[in-house]
Amino acid sequence: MRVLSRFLLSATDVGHFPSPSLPEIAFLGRSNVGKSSVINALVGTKLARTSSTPGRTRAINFFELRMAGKPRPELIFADLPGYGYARISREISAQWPSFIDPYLKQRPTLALCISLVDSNIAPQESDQQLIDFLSASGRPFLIVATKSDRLSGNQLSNALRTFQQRYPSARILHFSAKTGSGKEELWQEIRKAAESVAVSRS
Ligand SMILES: Nc1nc2c(ncn2[C@@H]2O[C@H](COP(=O)(O)OP(=O)(O)O)[C@@H](O)[C@H]2O)c(=O)[nH]1
Ligand SMILES: [Mg+2]
Repeated sequence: MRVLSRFLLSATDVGHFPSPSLPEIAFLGRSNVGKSSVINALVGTKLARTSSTPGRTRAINFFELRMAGKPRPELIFADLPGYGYARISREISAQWPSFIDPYLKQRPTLALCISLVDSNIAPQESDQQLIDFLSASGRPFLIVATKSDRLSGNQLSNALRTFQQRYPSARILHFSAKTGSGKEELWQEIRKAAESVAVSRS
């Protein structure tokens, strides 16, 4: 399936958010976790900027997606600012620009939050805080373990088991932007979540 995508806008304030219409998928993760790479791999173009200098994006970037052959856009991807640069770990929301909290708690069209964790590193306090925040907010979310190509099959199984033990109630997928592994599974989850929002609003 070919996806046509278009950058909509960059929001640094609640007033900048696009008017809620299409189901939205939010991508969250520590800086450098591979968030832009996941988004680019899903849409098949360099939509989100990948960068080796972490911490540049302090806005929510909205992208509109249309499936090839369909007349209208169906989905919005929201690329949220990376977190986790504070040396001393604090409440996750204390590090966030003030518009993130209302986005995650109140956005009516938010269908799914995708929490990205690096499969190559042990579970991080800041990820735990985000996942606790999402659980408490009652938003549907799932965890995607990124950069799986850097691990052997055994190492990846171990890493996924460790994440599952740390986040027992979460659904956890793995993903490699390099090989495309995990892409179909993630698209399935995104479509399922988007349909449930589209149905509940119709
Ligand atoms: N091997 C490998 N490297 C990756 C993958 N995804 C991202 N990276 C690398 O990780 C770094 C950060 O990626 P980026 O997408 O910019 O992360 P972001 O800061 O979370 O948006 C870059 O150097 C990427 O090339 C992956 O699936 N496999
Ligand atoms: Mg990025």
